[in-house]
Amino acid sequence: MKVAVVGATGLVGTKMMQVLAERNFPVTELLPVASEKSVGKEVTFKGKTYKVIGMQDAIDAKPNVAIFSAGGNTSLEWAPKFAAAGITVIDNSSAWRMDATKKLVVPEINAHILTTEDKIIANPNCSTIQMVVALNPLHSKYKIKRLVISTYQSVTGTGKKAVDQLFNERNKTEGEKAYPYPIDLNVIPQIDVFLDNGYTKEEMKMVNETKKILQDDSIRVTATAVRIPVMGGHSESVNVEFEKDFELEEVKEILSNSDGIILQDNLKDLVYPMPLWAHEKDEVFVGRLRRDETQANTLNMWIVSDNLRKGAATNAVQIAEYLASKNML
Ligand code: 2RA
Repeated sequence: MKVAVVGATGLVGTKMMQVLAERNFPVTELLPVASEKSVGKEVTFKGKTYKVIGMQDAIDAKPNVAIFSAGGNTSLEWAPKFAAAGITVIDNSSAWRMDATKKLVVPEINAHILTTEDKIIANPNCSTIQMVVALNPLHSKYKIKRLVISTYQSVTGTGKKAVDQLFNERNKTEGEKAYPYPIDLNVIPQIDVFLDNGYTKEEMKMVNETKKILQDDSIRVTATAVRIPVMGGHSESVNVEFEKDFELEEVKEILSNSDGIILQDNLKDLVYPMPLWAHEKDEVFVGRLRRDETQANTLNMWIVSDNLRKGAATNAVQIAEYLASKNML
């Protein structure tokens, strides 16, 4: 399978290639692709060095699939050109996620909705992916009415510049800033830009994408997204009100038996999900499960996952694996 990775020099692009190699995706030819300024740079894949090529050269090489992580504007301009050439695009930007003609896919939940007609497939936002993986099996059983979410998001979600800012601050060296404030020894209650309603784009992604993936517009969702000086993954405190009542033991059993989820909930031994443990793992880790004692049918959850893996690269590669398994590439 010829695979193009668009945005191959970025944090997510690099992770895409790592995940493709680790999961043994049947890559016969890798095409690392990036903007003009990165053309000619070298990347490594399975121990071999590859030169980065430009967009049009990638289209001309006719890959079976192109996994994009190069920002919304690049996707808006180039994904349709790849698609018009018959190349399936799996896009990690926000460009197509809420487009009613595009599918927003988390394989554990809704890969089955994909058909050969889907030439541009949207990968959801990292903070949404890990949450819906944990929520979907419970939604099927108890039906979610309302979600109140607070996130604690890794600097890796912003990209290389933010990781550099954190370590420059820690090492007291000068450098470019990704955030308007210091991130080391700080917490920034702003992810992405503010919208007219006072929420950030990141918060509204969680609201809108959750409803689309779970195919349920009646779910009420409210979120506060926060950046913290952490590397290994995003964490989320989620308060979930269900229509039906639940038994905590049954919730644990459902989560333990669901694809892509690892239950880490053993208070006696101080076991609960943390970015330190989720780092470089593909699963979503769930713990601190407890009843909200102030309201009926309501559960508190703590959800952690490696945002560059399940939140981005792994989810995209799993979509490609699904398509390959159905001979749809
Ligand atoms: C973040 N949601 O963590 C972004 C990455 N897609 O900022």
